[in-house]
This record gives sequence, C-alpha cells and structure tokens, in this order.
Amino acid sequence: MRKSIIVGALLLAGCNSHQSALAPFGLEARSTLTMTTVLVIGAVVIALGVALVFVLAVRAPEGRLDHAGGMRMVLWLGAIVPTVVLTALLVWALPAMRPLPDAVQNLRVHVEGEQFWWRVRYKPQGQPPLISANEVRIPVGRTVVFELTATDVIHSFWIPGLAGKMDMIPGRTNRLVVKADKAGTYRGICAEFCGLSHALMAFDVIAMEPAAFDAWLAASREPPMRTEGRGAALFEASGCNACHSLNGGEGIGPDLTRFGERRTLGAGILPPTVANTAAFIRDPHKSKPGARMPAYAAMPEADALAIARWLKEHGR
Ligand code: HEC
Ligand SMILES: [Cu+2]
Repeated sequence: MRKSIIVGALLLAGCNSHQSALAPFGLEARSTLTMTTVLVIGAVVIALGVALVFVLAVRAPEGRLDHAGGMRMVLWLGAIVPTVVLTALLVWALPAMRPLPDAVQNLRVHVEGEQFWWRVRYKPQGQPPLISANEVRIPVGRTVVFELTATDVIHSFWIPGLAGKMDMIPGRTNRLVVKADKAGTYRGICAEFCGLSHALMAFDVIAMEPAAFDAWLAASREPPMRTEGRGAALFEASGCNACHSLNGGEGIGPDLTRFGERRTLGAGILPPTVANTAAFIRDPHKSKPGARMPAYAAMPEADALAIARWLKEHGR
C-alpha cells in the first residue's frame, strides 16, 4: 500500500503542464481531452452498470429469470443501447474530426526534422521568411499552419498541449493546422524513433500574445548586432561558420543568429549556460550521442568559453 502511494506520487509528479496532453493550450488538444474524459467516464459508468446487472442476476431468487426475459435483456443491452450510444457518440465527435479551416493562413511555419534537431522557417503572409532552429513561436488566437518535413529519416512532430502527432517524412510535406488559445511556454518532442539521440530531440513552443509576436518577428528581422572580438575570431578560425549561419541563413547545423535568446541548448536538452555551451562545443556527443557535429576535443577550454560567451551575446 505504502509502496503504491509512493509510486503514484512519483507518477503524478511526472505530469507537468509544460508538456502534457492533459493541460491543453490549443483547440485540437482541448477537444481531444474533452472526448477522452467523456469516453473514460462513459466506460466507467458502463462497467459499473454491468457489475450491477451481474450482482442482481446472481442474487435473483430461483425462477425469477425466464428465457424470454433473458432474450429481452440481450436485445436491449446487447443491441439497442450500444447502437444508440455509439451513434450519439459518432454524431457528437464528427465536428471535432474536421480539420481547422486554414483558409486564413496568417502564418505558415515550416519545420524540418533533422538528426537530431529542428530547422524552423517562419513564413508570414507577404513577408520574407525568417530562419531559426529548435524553438517555435506562435501567436495566440491566430491560425498557424505547420508545414512538416524531414531531411534524413522519419521524425514525428508532437506538441502534446497543442495538437496530435504528425509525421515528418523526407520528400513530403504534411500540414498541421493549429490555433493556440493560451499564452505560455510549452514543450514539443520527436515522437518517432529516429536514431541514437531520438529521445534528446525536443523544442520550446512559445505561444505569445499577437502584438508581442508581431514585435518579436519585426525585431528578429533587424540585422544581428555583430560583436567582434576573440569569440568571433575563434568561431571563424575553427570553421564553425561552415555549418552555422549567424545572419539568418541556411546551414548544415542550426542557425545561431539568435542563440542568445533561446531557452535551451542542443534541441531542448540543456540550459543554455556559457559552461554548458562550451562543453557542448568541445564534446557534443557526450550529451548527444550521434549528433552530426564534430567534437572539438583539442580546443582549449578557454577558447570554447570565449566562443560560448560571444554566441550568447551575439544577436541581441
Ligand atoms: C559539420 C558541421 C558542424 C560544424 C563544423 C560545427 N557544428 Fe555546431 N552543430 C552542428 C549540428 C548538426 C548541430 C546540431 C546537433 C544536435 O542538436 O543534434 C550543432 C549544434 C551546435 C550548437 C547547439 C545549437 C542549438 O540550437 O542549441 C552550438 C552552440 C554549436 N553547434 C556551436 C558550434 C561551434 C562553436 C562550432 C565551431 C567550433 C561548431 N558548432 C561547428 C554542426 C556543426
Ligand atoms: Cu526525431
């Protein structure tokens, strides 16, 4: 008993509203939760009803139940009631199955799954795209169309609090239409085994009030403030810019233009402190086995720290 209480408490502690289908912040996840609740309550009511019928039948005095009565019960409980209940459930659930209308495409966000990180391209209507990585910002109350694809293997894009999973398949673009209804910082993950660091592939989802989102988008378009110095020189001399863009461009690795603004390092796995970033640069495979970034084991720690410090203040 004591043990099960402890286990139960630990399980509950694992439920955090940051990444949970039980704490929805979008329309689709909300209707899924309502439906789940109704189905669970319905199942409990039916199970209790069956148990009650069973007890009554066992306790009924001899001769009280005849064959015709049994057949009537089978007809009602076995055919009529299930047909009515299932039909009612279907009629009730049909509207929720209709995808959100995406005619008003305020914002398209193209997300590409990579081993083991997320390439993000914002495509607001009538504006040039904005490139980012490992973080998705969306405006509350506006329809957002995620365009999902992959470079290497199949990944699955899942923001539990917002909507269901959607596969990311190389050579194909899947669309997921969502609408957030509560501002906050949430978490998304990869839900399809994609290699060694599959479990280390997450991202922040930041749902912002529309005005704040527009301001962020406009600010992100300003050319990044370039700071020179030891970090900048080392970044270039070490060949980091062969894979990482610092001005909103494409590269083999995640765009680092606004790395200082991000809330995680390495696709949702570590706090982006200077020490963690320096350690990641020298040995990315320690925290992320199989990551497609070469280790810089020979780089002196002081140099890695200088780059990390510079990356964090580069941008703004
Ligand atoms: C061959 C390409 C390549 C080179 C060269 C390279 N990186 Fe990377 N880097 C990557 C890839 C790929 C990732 C994504 C790893 C992951 O999360 O799976 C990455 C991730 C990172 C991250 C974490 C980014 C994030 O969004 O959290 C930082 C910081 C970083 N690299 C810094 C550097 C620095 C500094 C150098 C030079 C010393 C460097 N990289 C050289 C490919 C490269
Ligand atoms: Cu993945």
